[in-house]
Amino acid sequence: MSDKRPVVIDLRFARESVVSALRSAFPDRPVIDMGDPANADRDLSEAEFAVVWKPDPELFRRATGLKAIFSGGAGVDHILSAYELPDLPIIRFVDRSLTDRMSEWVVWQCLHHLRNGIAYASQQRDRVWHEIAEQPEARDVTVGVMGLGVLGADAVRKLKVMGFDVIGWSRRAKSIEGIETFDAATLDAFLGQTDILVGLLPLTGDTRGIYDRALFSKLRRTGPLGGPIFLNAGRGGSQKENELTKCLADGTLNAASLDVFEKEPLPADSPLWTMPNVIVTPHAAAASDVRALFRHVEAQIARVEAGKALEFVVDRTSGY
Ligand code: NDP
Ligand code: OXD
Repeated sequence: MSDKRPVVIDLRFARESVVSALRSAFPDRPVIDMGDPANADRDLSEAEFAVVWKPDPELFRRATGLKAIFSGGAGVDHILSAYELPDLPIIRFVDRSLTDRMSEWVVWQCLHHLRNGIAYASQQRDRVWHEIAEQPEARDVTVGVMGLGVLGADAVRKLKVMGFDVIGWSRRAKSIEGIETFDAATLDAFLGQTDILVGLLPLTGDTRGIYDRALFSKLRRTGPLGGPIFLNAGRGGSQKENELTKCLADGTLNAASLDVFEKEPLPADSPLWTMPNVIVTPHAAAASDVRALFRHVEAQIARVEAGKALEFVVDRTSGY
């Protein structure tokens, strides 16, 4: 019998992935899985750690003995904006698998737009054999990445390997080899050089609604892709969807690839579903691998037990 206090799990993920990962996770401590209806009324006051994704708001009132809260994903807006949270460390999920997946999505979408993917898919549906003569190379196209954190920093490197000209923007100045970087004060200069804009920002008070008509209007219009393209895999709350839709209709934006939306699932009546210049993926750019998540939580708990500081702790003031 373990003398360790329990970890409580409340993850609104595909149930089977949680059940399966729990079979081998946390071997040395009790687990209270809130996805199991048998635990609905369990006393949670003994729980020491919580691992959550969009949890039941009651959890934080019931689990009064927590030492730290682990987010089931890289983003923490799902708890920071929606709950009255106890004053405890909140730890983001940072993991190679999640980072690789996000960079795959970003590179995939940039290449898709570079190589006329939308036009060729449409031609195939109509059985049209026609080579589009104007085919720029990656080096002719500047990809501007907003957010140079764990995900953005990896994406810019991989885009660079593919040959794109890559620039990046973040709140504080950054130095990344081979990449021109911009900070909060130089946003307009960054936008004016950007052909494909990639959103990898967290959702905070400062980034809510940042992708609006005014911002899209500042992107470079003279690039080789016939107009600016917008990719967003950060958070939907950062895009003003009404303005985004109008910009896609009137040519302010040439095309978009969107993984995140103001409201998820994207409502069936959203025009974005059927716009010919829009690619929709269902918040699937970089899903958390639950086994990797539990390994990350175990590693952080081991640090606490060894008297070391937790890593990837959220700054509650800046909101990420
Ligand atoms: P990080 O916290 O590592 O990085 C955030 C980056 O955004 C930093 O570079 C930060 O700047 C920058 N930033 C934050 N606020 C501002 C601001 N106001 N102005 C300019 N730059 C700002 O986060 P990650 O890279 O790990 O993740 C980014 C986001 O991606 C997550 O918060 C989540 O919302 C989203 N995500 C989406 C997934 C999906 O499947 N679609 C999967 C995983 C994550 P600075 O460096 O100066 O601090
Ligand atoms: C995350 C996400 O934040 O999947 O990890 O959106």
